[in-house]
Amino acid sequence: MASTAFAPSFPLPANTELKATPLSPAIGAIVESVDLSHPLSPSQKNNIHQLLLRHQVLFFRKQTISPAQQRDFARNFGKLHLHPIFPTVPDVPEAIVLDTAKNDLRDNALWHTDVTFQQEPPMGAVLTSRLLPETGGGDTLWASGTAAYDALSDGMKQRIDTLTAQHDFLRSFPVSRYGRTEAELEKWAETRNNFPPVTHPVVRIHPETGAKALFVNEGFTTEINDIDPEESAALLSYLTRHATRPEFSIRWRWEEGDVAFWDNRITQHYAVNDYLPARRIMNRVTIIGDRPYGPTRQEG
Ligand SMILES: O=C(O)CCC(=O)C(=O)O
Ligand SMILES: [Fe+2]
Repeated sequence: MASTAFAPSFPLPANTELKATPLSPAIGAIVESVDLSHPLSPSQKNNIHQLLLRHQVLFFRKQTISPAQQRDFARNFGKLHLHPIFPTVPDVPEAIVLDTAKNDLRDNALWHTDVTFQQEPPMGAVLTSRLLPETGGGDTLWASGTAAYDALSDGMKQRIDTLTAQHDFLRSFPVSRYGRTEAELEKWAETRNNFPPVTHPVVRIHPETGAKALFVNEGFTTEINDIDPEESAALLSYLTRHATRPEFSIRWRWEEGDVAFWDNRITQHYAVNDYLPARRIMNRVTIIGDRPYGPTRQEG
């Protein structure tokens, strides 16, 4: 596949003072020379924002940041999201705790874009590793929805450009796993009530770059609207498989001190579940996003 297929369709910053080493043409870069425990200068903030638009997921190494500093870093890029289900760090409600000793997190081992069951899914998220399995494993993969869209045939692009799809909380948060105690069940029922299935475009326009991205994910997308159910199932199966091909994705092997920051508007990710019963703990701070729209500006 020609690397030019992934050329960004927007201007790169003229003078990026932070060095970024790409991990692949489609997605991912390691950013050096920035200490995320300190407030960012306006130019660092702008650089990181531009690099995020270009590379879709950024990695910072050898950071020592507390959950509060992680929250403050994420706040540079927007208001923060409070997750309806996941437990949080005491005193830092914006930081969710993904701890395999406390929760059944097997649903993250499914390709998904975070929180697309809401009408305004997050713009992005910042993830830190707090405890890595001593067995190794526990990698995370990210895939680029823009690279996936670009690689579709013209006929397929035309077919899907105007379609919309349903996204449902229930698909990744079944009551069997998230309603096991009385308190959990109450939280789950309230969330179910607050978040009925929503509709999003199948092809999303990135609100900042204008790039088109495939915007269906196995984690939450249940069906394509207004077409025959069998056609919907076949098309969804093709599109979700295509979206996560190795050509459009990278796999990150976590080390202590790593921080990942992804653009949740045009990517999806997968947390590899290969280390249980070893324990793994991550913290995620999530940034609020806007309502997705498609090429004809149709909203869900
Ligand atoms: O644990 C991970 O590596 C990622 C989990 C996940 O899906 C998320 O933080 O949104
Ligand atoms: Fe996720």
